Amino acid sequence: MRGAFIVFEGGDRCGKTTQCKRIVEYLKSTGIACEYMNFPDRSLTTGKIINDYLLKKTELPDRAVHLLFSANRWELEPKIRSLINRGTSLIVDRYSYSGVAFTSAKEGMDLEWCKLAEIGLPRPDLVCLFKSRVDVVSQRNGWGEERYEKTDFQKKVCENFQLLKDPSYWQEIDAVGSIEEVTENLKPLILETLEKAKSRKLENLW
Ligand code: FDM
Repeated sequence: MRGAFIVFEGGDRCGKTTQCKRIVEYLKSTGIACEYMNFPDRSLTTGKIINDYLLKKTELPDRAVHLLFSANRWELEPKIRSLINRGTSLIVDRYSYSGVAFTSAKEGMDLEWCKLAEIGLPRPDLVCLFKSRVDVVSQRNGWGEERYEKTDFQKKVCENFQLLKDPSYWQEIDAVGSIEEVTENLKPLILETLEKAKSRKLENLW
């Protein structure tokens, strides 16, 4: 029986990384095989270039950097499929939806063009979209250090997530409660998805 492929998405500093890790810990504690994965994976070949770009150490054309983010996912595509097929569930911090929502928030970038490089990647069984208020998250420590941490840009990113939302496998998560409350609300949804995934084929994007 295959594992589930679950993605957490949202704007910067909305708490999704904390929740991803807490869910992985919780699942492991109940004996469920699962792994945490995050995009961009800055340890990969493409990830190092992406890291320098995000830290504003290098400049790259928007389309080139978009394709690097996508290539970063393709680098891990065989691993994702093999883990899922062997029964390990993946809890993934950002995926193709961030790729499209962030690039298409840039001036002159078309959402449909942004989707093209993602065609054929495995489609998650569930996307948890973390709702958060940009005016609240922008108060958090370290805000502004990375390239995209700007209020207006993040608002545009949130609008783009709404355009990508597919109610058949997306759920919006209210991320403003305490860390513990958010985790408790997530648990039943995650367990239900793990159960359903067992009898469903892994689909592809889009
Ligand atoms: N980001 C992330 C993109 O622009 N495209 C992508 O494909 C992905 C996965 O990179 F601002 C952006 C989103 C965020 C930044 O992400 C780094 P983390 O989660 O803060 O490391």
